Amino acid sequence: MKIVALAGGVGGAKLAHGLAQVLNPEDLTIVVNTGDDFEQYGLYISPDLDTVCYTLADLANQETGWGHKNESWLVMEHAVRLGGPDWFKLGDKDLGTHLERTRRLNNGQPLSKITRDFCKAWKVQHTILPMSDQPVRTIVETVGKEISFQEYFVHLKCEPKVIGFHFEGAERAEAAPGVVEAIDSAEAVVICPSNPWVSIDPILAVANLRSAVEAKLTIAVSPIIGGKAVKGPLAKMFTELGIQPSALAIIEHYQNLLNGFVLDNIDQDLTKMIGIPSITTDTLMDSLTKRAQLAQAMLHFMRRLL
Ligand code: FO1
Repeated sequence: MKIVALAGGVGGAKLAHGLAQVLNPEDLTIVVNTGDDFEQYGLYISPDLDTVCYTLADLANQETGWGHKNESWLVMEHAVRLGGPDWFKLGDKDLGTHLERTRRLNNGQPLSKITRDFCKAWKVQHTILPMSDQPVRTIVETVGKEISFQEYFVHLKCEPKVIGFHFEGAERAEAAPGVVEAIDSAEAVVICPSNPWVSIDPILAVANLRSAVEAKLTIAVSPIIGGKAVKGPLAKMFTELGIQPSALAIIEHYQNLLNGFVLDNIDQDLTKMIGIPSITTDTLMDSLTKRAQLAQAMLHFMRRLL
C-alpha cells in the first residue's frame, strides 16, 4: 500500500520512523515541514528535515529527538566564547550538515535534491521530501509582536501568548518535485502526530497540497493524549487560542480533511463524540517497537477504510 506521511517535529519523525519500519521504500514518501527553517551563524538550518532524516538514519539524539546522538559541542563553545549566539544549540556533527547544505544551496541546488543526496549518504532508503524548494517561514503572532518559529520555540521557550500563525512565502511556494505526484499515486495520506498549527498547516498552505490531500483517504493521529501534548507547546497554544486542548480539537482543526482518526486508549471515551471512523490504540511512541506498532495499527485501520 503506497502511503504519504506529512510530518514535522519530533512526534512526526517518530511515526515516520514507525512507518519506515513496516513499509518498503517504494511504498512510503514523507513530506516534511520547512516552515521552521532559519539562519544561524550564516548557516541554513532545516530542523524538521534533519529531525526526520536523522531519526530514520538512526542518527538522532534519543533524549531530545533533534540533533545528532553522541554529539560534541566544541565548535559552538568557541563561537559563543567569541560572542556568538548560544540559544540554538548546534553540535559538531550537526554543523557538518548545515555547512554542506548551506554550501549546496549557495551553489543553487534545490533543497529537495540536497535532501535526496543526504539521505543516500545517511543510508535512508525511504523518500523524504521538503514540502517546497522555495522558502516558507512560520510566523508566530503573539500579543504585541510577530516572531519567527525558532525565536518563539527555542529562544523565548514558547512563553509569549499566541494569537495566530501565518506562513510567509506559502502563497508563492510550489510543492517540491515529487510531492504532488507521491500524493496522487498514494492509496492514503497519514497526518503524523505533529503540531497542526506549526508543523502540518505550513505543509497544507503550499500551493495544491491541501487539494491533493483532500482527494485522498486521509488519517490523522492525535498529537494530544488525555488533553495534553506529548511534547511541545500544542496544548498551551490551543488554550491561548480559546480552544479546549483535546483530541476532538485536532479533528475540528483539520475540518473536512480527515476520513479517519487515531486516538490513544485513554481517550476511548471521546470516540462516541467523533463523527468519522476512529480507532484507539497506544499512541505514545516511547520505544522503537511502539513506533512500528502504531504504524502497523494505522495500516490495518486504513485497509478497513479503503
Ligand atoms: N530545540 C530546542 O529546544 N533547543 C535547541 O537548542 C535546539 C537546537 C536544534 C538544532 C538543530 C535542530 O535540527 C533542531 C534543534 N532544536 C532545538 C529543535 C528545533 O527547535 C525544532 O524546530 C523542533 O524540534 C520543532 O520542530
